[in-house]
Amino acid sequence: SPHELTTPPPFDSSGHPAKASPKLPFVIGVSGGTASGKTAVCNMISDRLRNSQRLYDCRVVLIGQDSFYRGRSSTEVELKHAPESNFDDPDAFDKEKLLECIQKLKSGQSVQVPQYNFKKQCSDSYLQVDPCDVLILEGILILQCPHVRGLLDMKIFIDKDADVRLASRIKRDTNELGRNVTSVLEQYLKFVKPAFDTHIFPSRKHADFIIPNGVENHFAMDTILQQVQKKIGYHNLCYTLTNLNVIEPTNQM
Ligand code: UZR
Ligand code: MG
Repeated sequence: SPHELTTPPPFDSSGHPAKASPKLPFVIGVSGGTASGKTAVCNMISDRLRNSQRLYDCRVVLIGQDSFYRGRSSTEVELKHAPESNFDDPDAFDKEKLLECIQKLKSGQSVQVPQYNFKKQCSDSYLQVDPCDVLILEGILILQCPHVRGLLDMKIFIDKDADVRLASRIKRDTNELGRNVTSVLEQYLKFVKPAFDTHIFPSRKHADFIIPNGVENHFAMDTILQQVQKKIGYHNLCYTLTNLNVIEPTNQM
């Protein structure tokens, strides 16, 4: 794969140790319906890679599609009677900005990722994200856009029964966002379920792995981890040896 051909040369053309080349990430997309446990799966992959004995100093970055919500304008939020926005539609996201961020990180550049505020329903700050070994992108519609899919090296979809997801969604929105059960159910029936049926579930067929039950599925998590380690292991090892000057310059032999 092109990813395995990106090992930096250990020495520059005049025989001096090369500066550390930008890290080029292996990109994983994680999708699934609302409250399917995407974040938990991403955190587990990320923790296990960071602590991996087989990888040296593995830098993992996690970016949520939520960061690219266009959000509601402040006037929309202030107007009490403004119609509820559809946050489950592909158009709710700034797709161009998401693509730009992935492309930049894939070419070893730092990016400014917007921070979406769920209470204010708009982005209110930026976070700088620097080059990494593994980039994990998470979101309900991350496998839905063909352009985004084209940038992913591994695609994961988490399968969880809709009633279990709805139960978790009610718990989360009432506990963390201060919403009431009636409004959560209204939103679910009006936007969340139709968008799942129209956009999210159909994107499942693009996945390399469909995991029933997310993190609870130990066999699936182990398999995915093994595959990621295999894919990035060689690249990571060469990069490490280069930076430690363990690789001898060929022009001095
Ligand atoms: P996950 N969402 C909000 O409820 N409010 C916002 O301001 C922005 C997003 C919801 C969105 C979607 N839907 O179902 C969910 N609605 O966040 C996606 N309605 O987040 O994948 O973590 O469930
Ligand atoms: Mg989430």
